[in-house]
Amino acid sequence: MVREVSKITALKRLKEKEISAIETLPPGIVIESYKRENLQPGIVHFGVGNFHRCHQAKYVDNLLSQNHFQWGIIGVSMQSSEAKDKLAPQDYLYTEVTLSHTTEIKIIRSILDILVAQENQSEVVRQVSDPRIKLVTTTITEKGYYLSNGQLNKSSPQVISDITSLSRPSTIYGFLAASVIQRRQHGSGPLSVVCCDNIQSGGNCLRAGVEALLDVHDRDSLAWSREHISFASSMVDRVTPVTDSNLRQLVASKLNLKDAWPVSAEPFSQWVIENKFAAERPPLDLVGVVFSNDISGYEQMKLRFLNAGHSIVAVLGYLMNKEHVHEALQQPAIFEFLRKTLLNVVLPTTKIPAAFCGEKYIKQVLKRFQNNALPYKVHQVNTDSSQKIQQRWFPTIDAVLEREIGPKYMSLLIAAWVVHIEKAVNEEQLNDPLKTEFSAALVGYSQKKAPDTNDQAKIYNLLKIAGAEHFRFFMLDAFMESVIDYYQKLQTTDLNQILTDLVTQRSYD
Ligand code: CS2
Repeated sequence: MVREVSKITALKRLKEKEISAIETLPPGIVIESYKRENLQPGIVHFGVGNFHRCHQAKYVDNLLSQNHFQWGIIGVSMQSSEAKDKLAPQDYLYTEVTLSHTTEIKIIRSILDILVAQENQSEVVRQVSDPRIKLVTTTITEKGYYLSNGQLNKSSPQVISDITSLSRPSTIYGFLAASVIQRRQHGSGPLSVVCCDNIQSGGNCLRAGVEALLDVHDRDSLAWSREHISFASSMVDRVTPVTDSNLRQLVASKLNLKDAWPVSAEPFSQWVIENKFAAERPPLDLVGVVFSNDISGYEQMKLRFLNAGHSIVAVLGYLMNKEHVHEALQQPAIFEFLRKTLLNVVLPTTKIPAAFCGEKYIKQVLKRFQNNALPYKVHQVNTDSSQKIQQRWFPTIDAVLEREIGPKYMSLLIAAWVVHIEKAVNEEQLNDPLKTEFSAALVGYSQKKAPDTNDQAKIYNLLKIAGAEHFRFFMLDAFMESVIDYYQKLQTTDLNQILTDLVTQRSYD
């Protein structure tokens, strides 16, 4: 690994001194050898959080090191200026730390600039319309898609604002639609869009939203878009916690540098992209990305094992007052419940790509969750759970009921999620876009009298808020009765006991 001597001036040295040369970094710190002045922007990425910085930005950093200099990244933060404020003073360089039984440190340099969408909408549209930009990628989290039952929620105020006017876009769809119009007007050529969020068929969601807006605002651009803009889904995977002071200290001590926003992640990393590119395709296959014509199996596998598993551990762990995923899994009952759910409930009902072995994938997921060098807060997983369980759990429940496999595991899970919402509201820890709706619903019920009717109505109501009414299980009395039974049991019996009883039974129904 060759070290670039001149250009890195921005990571500030601890004790205030600037570094003028990368050779001041201690040995063992990886930095790719390309010169930043050779880079050009080729990608605009929406959502410059920790996940992007540990995942796509790292793949691109590796690509740049192979002399594909035209793929530098312009980041866009949708709302907050935090990423720009922290990274601009260090030229958008940052430290990536891979944590497991060993520690690996790399300086990533693929992000060239960051814009804040709500501060300067027209600059974002101008960037996406730049002819050098060939690819747009997104990690804006589930709630950034404004979906209801997998469809664009046209009654959300942000979507309404974009339907009314694109002069100051509000949603990802608004920014993309305005950019499509401008690209067409300026002759900027085709563009590929790739969704990198944990959403099934995310590419289709993006296309539907952008086309809905173009249909309202500019029909000619809609026709042009159908020929010149592609929308692909992708499966992205790398567990990446929120940065904490321990990580900052670790980086400071290893590098003798101050990095305002380092990021840590596990060794595992995966990116499978649907092979749909209207514009030039970045040769990411050179750095480990898989291009696939059929992405749905990859998406299902990731969402229904890894993400669903994370949410299972996080809800149960929260109810047992565990702070981190790996600590929750140290409870034998949680571990066994998770293992059996993935193996006996999710595996038989999930489409996985032919080259994969479900059992091996499950083993690997369990091992990754147990990585105690990378503490991942259950609170981080439980954040926005109303948006996540629609993707992660609900389709499995419907599939389970069709195949008559183990609904008890899933009904206990749903009951536990309801208890988790109540506990989080009471403890003022709920972080969810539907927090107001959940809180209002719970106030109503605590004032009513008869406990049984109360519980039933409350459970139905909370699940409806989380979008369950669009799934079959919500209409099936037997399943919902089992949810209510478990909910009531959870009021009187220790969760650990309930889980233990269930996992020691031999059947799964
Ligand atoms: C996690 C994901 O916080 C969560 O909800 O399930 O962010 C998960 O860590 C990533 O999808 C891993 O690729």
